[in-house]
Amino acid sequence: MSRASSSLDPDVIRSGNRRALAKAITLLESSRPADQVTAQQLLEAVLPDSGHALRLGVTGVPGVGKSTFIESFGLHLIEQGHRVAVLAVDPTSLVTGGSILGDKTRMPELSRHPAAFIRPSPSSGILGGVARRTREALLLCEAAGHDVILVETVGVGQSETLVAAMVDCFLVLLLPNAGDELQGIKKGILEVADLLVVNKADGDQIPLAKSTQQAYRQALRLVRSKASRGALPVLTCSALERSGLGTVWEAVQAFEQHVRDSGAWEQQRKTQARQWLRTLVEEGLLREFRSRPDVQDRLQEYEQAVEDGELLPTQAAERLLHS
Ligand SMILES: Nc1nc2c(ncn2[C@@H]2O[C@H](COP(=O)(O)OP(=O)(O)O)[C@@H](O)[C@H]2O)c(=O)[nH]1
Ligand SMILES: [Mg+2]
Repeated sequence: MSRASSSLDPDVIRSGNRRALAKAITLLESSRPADQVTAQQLLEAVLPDSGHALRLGVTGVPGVGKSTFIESFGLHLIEQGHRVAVLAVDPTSLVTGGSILGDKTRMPELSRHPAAFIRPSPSSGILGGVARRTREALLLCEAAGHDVILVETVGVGQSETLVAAMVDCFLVLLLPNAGDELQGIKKGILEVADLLVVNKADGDQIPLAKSTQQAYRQALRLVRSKASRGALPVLTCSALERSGLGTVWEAVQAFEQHVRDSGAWEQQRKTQARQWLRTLVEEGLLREFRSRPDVQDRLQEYEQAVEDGELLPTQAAERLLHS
């Protein structure tokens, strides 16, 4: 029996017990098949209790202040009576073995607060696997009564796309940055962003933050926002001094209202669920394919043949797939 299975009563999760929630997520992240079975049973049991939270993605380049923002914003939300959960998707932690661990120390007040639950990024597996486990952890957090889920992602790699596929609203933090206004914002990000926030609008950076905000607003007039979602708001805040956070929350709520009224909210959740299913099927097929003994034997040989021009990639693929 695994250590964690003692508190895997779905009712204990539903009661909001944070230790039980943490243990359940540990089971989800376990690579032991027995743990996986227990975790999936638990997920199934609490699935009807999930889905009621606002799922908010937070991204931005390293150093922009995501962790600081989540600490301040999370506390702001708790003051408004919410229960907050923080999850992270960090592909770099796969390499470094958990760089985001430092985040709990970046969120000292929030991590101690009884109304908050913070979970660092899983630091093993592949990015797709990390995203899957984060998505499942998100459902568990919802079942445990957390009604705002913040998902932090580092602004590198494909993590944004993966996180965009699991949140309702995606917030992109930006640095005050004159001159080269749109630098640092990848085109792909604008496609998934629902809200832009220039952070570090404090001290002598306030004028720069304001002009950055104007520059983005100006530039974004030319960028078509997602049709159902109206204009892409650009705000400023200081995560450090905890200013502007009320405005950010109001914008998130206005966004939610707008998207709900248009019917796109439920539609997006449905699309995400369908995409998730497809991703799981694709991952499963790939895993199965790679574990086939004949594939393991011949893949290298075929790759060599393709490199040497002896075989067309199409032919090699055909043979591997249909042998
Ligand atoms: N002046 C100022 N510094 C900030 C603000 N938010 C974060 N920082 C600082 O920026 C650095 C990076 O913050 P962190 O939250 O770790 O960024 P992350 O890498 O995006 O998670 C830290 O030294 C923070 O203290 C802010 O609103 N104003
Ligand atoms: Mg961080």
